[in-house]
Amino acid sequence: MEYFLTDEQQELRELACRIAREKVKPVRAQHDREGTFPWDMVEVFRQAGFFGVYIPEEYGGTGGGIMELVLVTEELSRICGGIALAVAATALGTFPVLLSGNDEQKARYLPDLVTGRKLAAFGLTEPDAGSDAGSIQTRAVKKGDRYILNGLKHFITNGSVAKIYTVIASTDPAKGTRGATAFIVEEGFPGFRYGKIEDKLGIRASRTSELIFEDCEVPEENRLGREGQGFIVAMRTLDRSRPGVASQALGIAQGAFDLAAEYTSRRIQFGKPVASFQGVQFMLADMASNIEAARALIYSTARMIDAGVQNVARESSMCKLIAADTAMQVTTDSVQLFGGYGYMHDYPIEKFMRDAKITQIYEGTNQILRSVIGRHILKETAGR
Ligand code: COS
Repeated sequence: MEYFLTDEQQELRELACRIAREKVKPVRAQHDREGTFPWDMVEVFRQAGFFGVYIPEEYGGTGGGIMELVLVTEELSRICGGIALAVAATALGTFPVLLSGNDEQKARYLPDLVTGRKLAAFGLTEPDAGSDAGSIQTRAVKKGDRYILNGLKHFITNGSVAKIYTVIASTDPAKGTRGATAFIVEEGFPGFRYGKIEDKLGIRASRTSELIFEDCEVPEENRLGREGQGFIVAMRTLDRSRPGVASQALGIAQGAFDLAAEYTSRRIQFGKPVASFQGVQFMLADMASNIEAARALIYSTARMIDAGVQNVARESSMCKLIAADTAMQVTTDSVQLFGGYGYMHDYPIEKFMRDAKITQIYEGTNQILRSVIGRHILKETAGR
């Protein structure tokens, strides 16, 4: 497909592709096996400028948008969906500052995020508030010129490796979603510490941990937006980050497909390459078609957001829904095409299947995304 990328976008894609092959590929198996955070690759990504591709030039970024973030995430995920998250999860944690931060907050926090000198993370999920993001229990109580935070966030991507956290807490539980407020919390704030580090099925090169707030003191100037706007901050953030997760899923699917197409072309059974059998060709054709459909949807949505369209909840939900389901299907079929070899850790293909699964779960399960899309359909139908 021809997506008419600009010269700069094409160069960025080629750079990400080259770095993924030359730098990420040699270390992905070890980080996956040992569950270690890829600081070595973070340094490479810093030098390549990947942390600033979606940040306006006035804050030191290269002035691109969601499209640039999508291109980088896709290419890195073709090689390792876990390592790619160092960039993508930092973007998730940075969006609230970009979207709702005041000038002083942007000037204070964005320069370090642009360069990747500091990583960021987004703290919304809690043990009893996953899909039901409105039921968060973490409390923030105003005391003088500070807020005192108490509560627990869990399953936080980049948790304990990030230095800057955008955290959603409730300042008025009686008001439900209208009582949530967003804050910027820095590593080292009194009363903030890390809890359990998760041992995961996939994306093992990405860190996932708990954030614990025990009378954590957050200065008032670190409140993002007004009190009560936190849920909207979170929803607007997810609207912009879901195409990024979708591109992670897309990259994982493409990476698995590349391996499966290559393997079935050279694997000889019954005297010929297994790709010459129609049953295998049909599988490859479905995989390639679904990948291209997901890519077209993601790029279109990214361009909509970059053009300034505000209400993108429906489209960004569609992106992640289609790309994540495609990634799961394509990676499972790829393992199947590798046969017994596909099941072994010696071959890279099983890792793609493990990495794909999370994309159907985080940043909104695919069931929640169907609900979001369904609600929009009902609203549109009622408005006709
Ligand atoms: N943009 C702007 N505003 C939005 C919005 C969006 N995308 N989605 C909802 N809102 C607003 C609504 O308009 C409503 O505003 P009012 O109070 O003024 O009416 C408010 O937010 C509450 O919305 P709603 O009633 O739809 O909230 P629900 O509690 O029903 O929850 C879902 C909505 C399910 C969509 C939300 O909880 C969600 O996205 N859950 C998944 C969370 C998730 O992705 N978790 C992963 C963790 S982050 S890695």
